[in-house]
Amino acid sequence: MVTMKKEHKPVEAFVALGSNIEPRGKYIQRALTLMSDHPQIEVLEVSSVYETSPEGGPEQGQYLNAVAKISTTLGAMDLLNSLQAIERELGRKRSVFWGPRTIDLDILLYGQEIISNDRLTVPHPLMHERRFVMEPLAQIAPDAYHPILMMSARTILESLAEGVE
Ligand code: PH2
Ligand code: MG
Ligand code: MG
Repeated sequence: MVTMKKEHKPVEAFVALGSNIEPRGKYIQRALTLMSDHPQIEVLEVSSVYETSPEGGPEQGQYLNAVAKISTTLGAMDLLNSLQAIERELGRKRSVFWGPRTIDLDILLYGQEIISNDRLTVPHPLMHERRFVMEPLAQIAPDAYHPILMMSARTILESLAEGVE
């Protein structure tokens, strides 16, 4: 079935990328390429790729994590659908909650919108607790604003640095 997607005016959004199944770096790069290839997604900036220890879930391998700044004319739910299609294309299987994955693409921020439904919560409900998200986000967009916490990425990262690990 071909579905026409509604064109919205461009919205700036941030997407977190994570992979802990080899070839991890290839999965991250391939996901970025597939996002760029989408006619309604423009990848504006990509952070460094960070190697991080797994947080939560079963015992599993080290992650590679990064954050991309995008501009999109997709609505938030269509962006979610498109990111999930990329996850499937890259062999993502949803079996173990928080388990190992070829690629995870999470919407962190979608403009300044606050979204909460059965499929999507934006801002991402755990982003502010996760150094593996906040460090790459603050690297490329220290002024990115969390519309619920009313704090910038830089300030959130600083508050994480003060906390006990
Ligand atoms: N993603 C999770 C759970 N734990 N840990 C790290 N280091 N990086 C992740 O991307 C990650 C995680 C669930 O999405
Ligand atoms: Mg995730
Ligand atoms: Mg996810």
